Amino acid sequence: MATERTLSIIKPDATERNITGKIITKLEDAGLRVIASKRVWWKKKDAKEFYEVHKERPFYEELVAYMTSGPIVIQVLEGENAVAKNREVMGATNPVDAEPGTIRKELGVNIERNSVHGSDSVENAKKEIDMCFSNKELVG
Ligand code: 3AN
Repeated sequence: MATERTLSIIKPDATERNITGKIITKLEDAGLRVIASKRVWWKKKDAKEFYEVHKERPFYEELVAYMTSGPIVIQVLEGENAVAKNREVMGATNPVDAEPGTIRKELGVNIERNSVHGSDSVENAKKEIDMCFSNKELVG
């Protein structure tokens, strides 16, 4: 199995409810290691750039508004099959469809306010990490 890196974001619904620790515990318990982390409040421009791939989707503007509505915690996670493992721990996009024990099932509010983002491929993980962190911020 390959050691990979993936980008994780703890979204505004979770920072607002003070549950970032609960989420990080679930990620760490799954064998993922936080090798970079920062709490930021995105401007519209940051969210638009990050979600550029979704710009044709009907929920894009709403998603940008939501992701700029409060602070977020951006992290790089490292571990065996980190991209797939993070997605597994996160659960399905819509919390009602997520497996029991996943972050979104236990903590997500709805399909938009679903507490976490995780890169969906190794290729996108690299792009997202480069977008959010400089090399010297990846401290292990
Ligand atoms: P995932 O985060 O599970 O990879 P994507 O990439 O399809 O899901 O969607 C990106 C983000 O857009 C989701 N995390 C969620 O916050 C939001 N989103 C997805 N589908 C909807 C929808 N139908 N209505 C509102 N927001 C949505």
